Formats: sequence, C-alpha cells, structure tokens
Amino acid sequence: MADKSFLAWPFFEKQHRDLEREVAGFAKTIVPGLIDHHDPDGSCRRLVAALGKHGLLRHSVTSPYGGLTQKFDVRSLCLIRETLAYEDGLADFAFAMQGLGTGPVTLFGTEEQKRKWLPSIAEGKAISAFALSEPEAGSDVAALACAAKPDGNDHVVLDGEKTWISNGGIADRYVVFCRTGEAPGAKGLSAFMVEADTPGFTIAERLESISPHPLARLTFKDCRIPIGNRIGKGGEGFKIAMATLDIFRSTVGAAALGLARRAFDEALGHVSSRRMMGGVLADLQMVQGQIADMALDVDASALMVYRAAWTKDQGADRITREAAMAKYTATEAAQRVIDTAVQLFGGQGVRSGTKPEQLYREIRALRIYEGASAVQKVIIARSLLSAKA
Ligand code: COS
Repeated sequence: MADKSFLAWPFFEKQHRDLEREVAGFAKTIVPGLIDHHDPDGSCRRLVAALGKHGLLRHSVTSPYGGLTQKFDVRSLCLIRETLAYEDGLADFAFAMQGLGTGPVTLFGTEEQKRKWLPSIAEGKAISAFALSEPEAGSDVAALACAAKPDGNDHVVLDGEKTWISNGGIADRYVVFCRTGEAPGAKGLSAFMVEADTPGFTIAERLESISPHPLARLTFKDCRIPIGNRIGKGGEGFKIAMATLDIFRSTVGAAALGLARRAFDEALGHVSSRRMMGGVLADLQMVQGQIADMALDVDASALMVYRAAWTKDQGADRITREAAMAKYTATEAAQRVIDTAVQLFGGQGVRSGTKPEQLYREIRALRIYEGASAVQKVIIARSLLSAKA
C-alpha cells in the first residue's frame, strides 16, 4: 500500500487530497480493465474516453472551455500523473498527452480557437498530439526544419517531417511547430493546429519502443492549412513550445515519481516476505541500505516535483529551472529505484509480464522525452549563469 503521508505537505490543499483519492480509486478499479499492452492504440482510446467520462481531463484544459480552473493547476496535473503512473504507465501517457497536445492552445490560443479545440479534449472525445521533434532536431528545437510557407493571404503550406510523436496515428489533431522564417533560429518558428484528416498530412511510420505506446513519424507534403490555425503570433513558436514544456516537464517528473513509488512498494513487499538465509531479505543490512536509498530517491523527487508545481501555482511567470530540476531529479532517481527493485526481485524482476520488468521498460523513455537529462542540466546551468550576469 502506497505511503500517502506526502499529501500532508504544505504544498497541497484539501482539493488536492480529495483529487488524489478520486484518481487512486479510478486507477485501481477502472484502469486495469481498459489496458491491453499488446494493443496500445485501443488501450489509449479507451483510456481517454474513460478519463473524459470521469471528469479527469477537465484538469487538462482551462475554464470556460471544459476545464475546472482558469489556469492550469500544476499540482493537480502532477498528482493525477503520479497516481495513474503508479497503476500503469499507459494510463499516465493517455492522460498526459491530452494536456500537452493542447497546451499551446490553452496558453496562447484565441478565444475562438479555445472554444473550437478544447472542450472535446476535456470530454475525451478527441485525442491531441504535440509535434515538435524532427529526425534532425530533437533537443535543439531552434534547428527544426519543417517549413510553413504562405499560400495567398489566408493559408500556409506545410512541408517536412516530425518524429517520435506521441499519439501519432490515433490523434485527431496535432500542434505542429514549423519554421516560418521571421528571423533565423529560435525567433523564426510558429505553431499550427493540423487536423488529422488534412490532405498532405500522413502517418509515414508507426514506431515501436521497448514499452509500447502510440508513437509515429509524420510527414507533411503540400499540406495546406488556414492561417487561422496558427497559435499565437508568427515567430512565437519557440516561446510557445518552451512555455508549454515549462508546465509539462514537472509533470513528467511526477509520472516518474509514480513509477518509482510503485517499484518501491513492490520491493518493500518482496523483501519483507522473501525467505533468505534463515530469515527474510529485509533482515540483511545490505538490503536495508538499498531500501534507504530508494526511500531517499522517492522523497527527494517528490519534493522537487511539488516544489516546481507549487511555485507555478503561486503565480510564477516561469519555472524553467524548477521544472528542469524536477524532471531531471525524478526521472534519474526513478531509473535507480526501479533498477534496484529489479535486482531485489532477482530472476522474477526480469521475467516478462512482472511489475518490475514492466516498470523497467516504462521508465527509460522519460529520461529522454520532453528534454533529455543532458538538456535539463544545460537549462539549469544557463538559468543560474544568466541570473549572475
Ligand atoms: N519560456 C519562455 N521563453 C523562453 C523559454 C521558456 N521556458 N526558454 C527560452 N525562452 C526564450 C529565451 O528567453 C530566448 O528569448 P530572448 O532571446 O528574447 O531572450 C529564446 O526563447 C531562445 O532561448 P535560448 O537562447 O535558450 O534557445 P536555445 O535554442 O539555446 O534553447 C534549449 C536551448 C536546449 C534550452 C531548448 O532547445 C530546449 O529546451 N530543448 C529541449 C526541447 C525538448 O524538450 N525536446 C523534446 C521534444 S518535446 S517531447
């Protein structure tokens, strides 16, 4: 049984404790029946519909466009991700991508765009995706090449590629970051909403990974879209991407925390019952050291994640450094915690289908997506150095 004492920390209010209880109930009773790991597409469709039906996706957008609050409540997003990830990484994924995929609209869209694109996301009736990475530009966003060129006064034409796009193949709409050329590098990008049925848009390839999720490479060829689908001003794409990631990066840390907590709980149960040398595993001091290391990693991650979320919820304009610290700490720590759990389980830890084995495959991508660990370090260092300059 998970230790919930962290909910008494001053970062949380009653609404968060109530939310955690509600999500934990949903995760335990509804999520398992929706997931078939051999069918990630079908699982995600079922999960999104159920998350919508139970009102949880109302946290993924803002009010009055189907959301509950006028601004994202980052602590709620983190608690939901942590609690869903504790049950199953795919449930967390299905929830997370709804908010990330429409994050640019929520943060920078016009009234009309929000009315058009957000309510169906909150109801779980449409699936969204965030298309930033390219084969030649993942960490270095300012280098992306997918181009949007004007076509008359009212349209642009997209040409290029995106890859590793979560929900690629099942999303109804994609926020696509393109080079529009107002200036070189980061200042010459813009964000556009592309509906999945737009001529010229194709799913070039479905990508399989060690932990199956809907992922794809996308191509755009003479893909004509209305200029009214541009989110924010021309040239603001980089800022829009970064501001969206500022919010969602701490939630990646929260997902890692949920995976780590599950591994920790599984390990605690195992070492307390597994017979070894006339006692149980937990009697060995070496194992006690491992348990202590896991507990330290879990609590340090939780403090970092909820510090970042709380800071944003207090009204901070940017939490770039806090979010990078949260993502880095929690994803790296979760990798260690899960690896230790696998080790403590011995052969059972690497047996296909066991929880430690699932967690081991699930955690790896979190140290890469939404900014790899090395990028988070660059962000942390730069923010400290620029504050000194
Ligand atoms: N919010 C608002 N504006 C931001 C911002 C943020 N979080 N981060 C940067 N900006 C602004 C900067 O202030 C700067 O504007 P000014 O020149 O007016 O000051 C501009 O954007 C360019 O910033 P910077 O010079 O830092 O850009 P870089 O190209 O050097 O950025 C990193 C480098 C590595 C930080 C960036 O590309 C990044 O975060 N990469 C990882 C992306 C990622 O997560 N990829 C995974 C795909 S998404 S699943």
